[in-house]
Amino acid sequence: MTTPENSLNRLTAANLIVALVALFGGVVTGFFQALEHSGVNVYPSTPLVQSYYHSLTLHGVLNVLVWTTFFICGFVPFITTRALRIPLTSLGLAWGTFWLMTAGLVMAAIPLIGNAATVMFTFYPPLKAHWAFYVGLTLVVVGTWLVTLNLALTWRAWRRQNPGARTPLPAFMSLVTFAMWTIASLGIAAEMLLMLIPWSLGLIGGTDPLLARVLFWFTGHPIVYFWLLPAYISWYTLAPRQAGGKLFSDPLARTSFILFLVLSTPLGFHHQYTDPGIQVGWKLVHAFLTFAVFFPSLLTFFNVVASLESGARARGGRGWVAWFGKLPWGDPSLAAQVLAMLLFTFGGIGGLINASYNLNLVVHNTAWMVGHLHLTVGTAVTLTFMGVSYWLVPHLAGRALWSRRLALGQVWSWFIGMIIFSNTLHRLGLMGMPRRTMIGAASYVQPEWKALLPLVGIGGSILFASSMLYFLNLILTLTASRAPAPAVPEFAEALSGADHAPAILDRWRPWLALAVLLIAIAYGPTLVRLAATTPLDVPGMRVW
Ligand code: HAS
Ligand code: CU
Repeated sequence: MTTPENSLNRLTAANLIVALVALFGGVVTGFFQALEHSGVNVYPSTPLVQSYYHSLTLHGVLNVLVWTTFFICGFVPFITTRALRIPLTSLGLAWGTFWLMTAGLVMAAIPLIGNAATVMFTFYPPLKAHWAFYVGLTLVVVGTWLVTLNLALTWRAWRRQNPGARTPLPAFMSLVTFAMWTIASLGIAAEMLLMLIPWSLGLIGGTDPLLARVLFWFTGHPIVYFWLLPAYISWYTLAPRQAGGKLFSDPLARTSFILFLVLSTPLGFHHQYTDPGIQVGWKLVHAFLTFAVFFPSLLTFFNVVASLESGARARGGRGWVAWFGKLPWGDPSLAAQVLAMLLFTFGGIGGLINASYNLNLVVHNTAWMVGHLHLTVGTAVTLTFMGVSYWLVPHLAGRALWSRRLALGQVWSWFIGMIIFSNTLHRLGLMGMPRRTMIGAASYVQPEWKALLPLVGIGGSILFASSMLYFLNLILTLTASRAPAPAVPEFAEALSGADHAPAILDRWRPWLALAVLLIAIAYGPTLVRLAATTPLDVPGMRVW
């Protein structure tokens, strides 16, 4: 019999399948790139992947745009309905959304795989891709808005049945994530609809790289929190319980998410410090706002560590630091998340360096950035999602995880591989090695880079092996596992509960209004000036 619950399970599974297929393509191309940096050029013998830059575009798009987005669109509605204890308002809408996003993905994938959209995941003009690439990605974004709509309708239905009650924390966090993203994605939507799509179709003659970059980073910075916040949802609402403890503070957790809602978007210029044509005063404003959005992650650090500590102490942990060893390290789902947190601490420190204008001039466009993004989206997010899938996939499949030991090996090898890989790239960046460059073909490779480059290959190979263990375990779970799936982890209780949270934290309008106001201040003058004065006359290029 189809109940709403198993219909939602099928929807979650469908999203996860697309996500995992994308991740597979992403890790294979990533492996090729790591080999290239260490002197092994595989591209002459890979018929599907025609060049280093083709590979890099596939890697970026599949990992940061497709794997993340589809995983999130499966995981977050699952969490929301579990927390609210009601079904999604419209399963029809949800399936329509899934098929729209998948159709968009297929549309974008055809030119992408066919080497007609080798423009990196940032698709900066004047690089010009096939129009189907832009239209397809736009459909995926529109799909995410429909997820927002469905979550909002579901919450309204819950609110009608529960007037006056506090929104359960996991649902509150889910809604904030999608509300933030929906505002933030307006930049990329404008770039696509007003610039890239008409231009690639030949309806307008030229483009404007600076205006396009401003619109891109309007979305491109907050998109990193669209990836991160679902991982935070797991760290706050599931990991404390998985560790045998309680969430330290529910009100503090809500405060952190409200700060993300308000502060995530108005700071994209920290990706454009070196772009001419943006007044330096506005860059300074965006720098300060970047330091401000650092704060909710510090709140998260404090709250999550205190929560894990409560679990470890309940399990007999002692001392200031030694309790850490008493976490249930045998649980691959929790181990994945805690190791992801540890590396994210360094990703966060690197982020502060990136955000500091004068230090940014040293690291911008170098391999340092590649090190940074692999600690953040490549570990904090990806390793956490892997940890989540170690209970979510068994639940959806109705079969226990094939091997916990294999999963633990996978999690630790990701951690070790990433330490080698990311540390090396940070160091290479400080030595001036550029990112997004086929290093093996560069004429300016320095002797000190040569000494480190093999480590990129070694770290990358460990990461590749780790991801193969991950896929192997999931495939064997689906095909060979016979034991029934254990129960889904319950949400953590809070030491300091929702009723301690000020009521204003459960209201939407003031925070949404504040978010829009800050965006208008931070972006308004620059966007209006650029849009009013653009001649839109730069011709497109195909450099590959
Ligand atoms: Fe970033 C570039 C600044 C976070 C992703 N970033 C990128 C790019 C990507 C990316 C993909 O200001 C490259 C884009 C491109 O292609 O050009 N980033 C920041 C800052 C933060 C930050 C200030 N980034 C992220 C996250 C990402 C991500 C999250 C993905 C998910 N980033 C920048 C800047 C650039 C940039 C510039 C542009 C540079 C340039 O020149 O191009 C902050 O949000 C970071 C805050 C994080 C923390 C850490 C908190 C730690 C926690 C873990 C708790 C630990 C535990 C375990 C519990 C403050 C919550 C410990 C246990 C114990 C016992 C201690
Ligand atoms: Cu950013």
